[in-house]
Amino acid sequence: MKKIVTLSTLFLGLSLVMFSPLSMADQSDDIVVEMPWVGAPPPGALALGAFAVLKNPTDEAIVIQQAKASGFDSVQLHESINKNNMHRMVEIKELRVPAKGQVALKHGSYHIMLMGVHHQPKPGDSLPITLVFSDHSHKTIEFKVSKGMHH
Ligand SMILES: [Cu+2]
Repeated sequence: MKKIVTLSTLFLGLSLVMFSPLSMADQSDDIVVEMPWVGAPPPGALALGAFAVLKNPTDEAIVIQQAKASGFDSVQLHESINKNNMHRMVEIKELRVPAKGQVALKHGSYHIMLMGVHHQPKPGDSLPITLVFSDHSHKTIEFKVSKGMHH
């Protein structure tokens, strides 16, 4: 009896794999990242903000669950909020780019926070940041260290 249960569990597992939408592209393939840049830090800065425009041309939301970068103590997804004229940043669990929509990572809004800088990057440096999506796919993007947004 135990064997039958095990087998049916196995078949259930297999059928779930077979009927999951494997033909769909990974979120990492679908997302379009434009103008990725990191604010060049003033001397002694402990944290840097990373910015970009994230576009989703598909019919399904794309959800970023994590950002990773080496050379920092930690990397978080942040949202700046303005409450009672107090600016503060809160960590968010995920960053959702709506279907056929876009989200701008920018000052005063959503951004990637790089905290605990090991080596201060200079303007012109390229800083790879890996985005991890809710389907576990991931994409590494080179963020250009810059003193400001240049269109
Ligand atoms: Cu922040």
